[in-house]
Amino acid sequence: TPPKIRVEFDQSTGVAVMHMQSPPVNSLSLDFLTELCISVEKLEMDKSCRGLVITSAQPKVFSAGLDITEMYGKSPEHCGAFWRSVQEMWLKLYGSNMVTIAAINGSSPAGGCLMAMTCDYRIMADNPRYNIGLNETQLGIVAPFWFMDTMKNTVGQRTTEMALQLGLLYKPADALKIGLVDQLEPEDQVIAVATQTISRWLAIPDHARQITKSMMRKKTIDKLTSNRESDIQYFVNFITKDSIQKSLGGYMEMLKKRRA
Ligand code: CO8
Repeated sequence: TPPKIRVEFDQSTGVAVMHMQSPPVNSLSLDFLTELCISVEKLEMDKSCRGLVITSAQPKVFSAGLDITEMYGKSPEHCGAFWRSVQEMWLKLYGSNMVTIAAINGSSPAGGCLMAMTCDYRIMADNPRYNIGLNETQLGIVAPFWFMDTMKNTVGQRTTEMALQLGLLYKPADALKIGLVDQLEPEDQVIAVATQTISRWLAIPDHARQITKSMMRKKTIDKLTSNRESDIQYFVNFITKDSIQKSLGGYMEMLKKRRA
C-alpha cells in the first residue's frame, strides 16, 4: 500500500511540509495514525527540523476525522488499540517542540478539527463549501474531555460550550470570527502562505518559544497523560454500546445516501 503521509523537508529553512494522502478523505484510521505518529516522531528527533506545516493532498478535505469504520462493528480490543493511537497523535502534536501550522485546504470535521487545533496557527482556504468544527454530538457521540479542553484553549469556554452541544460546523468566515482559525487565504495559496508565516515564528529563539508553548499546554497534556488508560476504558465502553453503535451505523448510512 502506498504511504499515507508524504513529508517534504527543506533543509535551508528547517521546515517540513506533511501532506496527508489517504484517499478519499484522510480519515484517521489506525494505520494512518500510526504512520503519522512515526513521521512526526522522526521530525521531532531531527534537530534541523524546527517547523511543521500539516496539509492535505486530497481535494476538498483536510481530514474527515476519525475513521468511523474503526469504531463500528469492531472488537473492544480493536477499539482500544485505535483509541490509543488517537491519543498518541494528539499527545505528539499538541506537545510538539516544533512550530506547527495547519494549512487547512478543505473540510475539517471532528478529529480533523482536533488535529488542526493542536497546531500553533491555522490558515484555512477561503471557500464557503468547507467547514470545520467538533460535530460529535451530531453523530450521537460525545467529544472526549481532551477534545473539549483543546477547543476551550483555542476559542474559550462559552464558544466551546455552545459549539460542542450543537455539534457546530463553521464555514471559514465564521471559524475566523470565533478564532477557530487564524487566517483565511485563497485555496491555492494556503500552503505557500503557511510556509511564509512559519518564518515569523522561527525568528523567535527556539528555547524561549518552546518553554512558553509547553507551559501553556502542560496542564491540558498532563490531564490526559495521567488518565490514559481510564480514557481508553471509557471510550471502549462507550463506543461498543448498542445504542452508540446504532447511531454510528445510521450516520454512516446518511453519509452514503447523501452522496447517492
Ligand atoms: N470515516 C470513514 N469513512 C468516511 C468518513 C469517516 N470519518 N468520512 C467520509 N467517509 C467516506 C464516505 O462514507 C464515503 O464513502 P463511499 O465512497 O463508500 O460512499 C467517502 O468517504 C467519501 O465521502 P463523501 O462522499 O462524503 O466526500 P465529500 O467530499 O462529499 O465530503 C466530508 C467530505 C465533508 C469529510 C464528508 O465525508 C463528511 O462530512 N464526513 C464525515 C465527517 C465526520 O462527521 N467525522 C466524524 C468522525 S468522529 C470523530 O472524528 C471524533 C470521534 C470522537 C469519539 C468520541 C467517543 C467517546
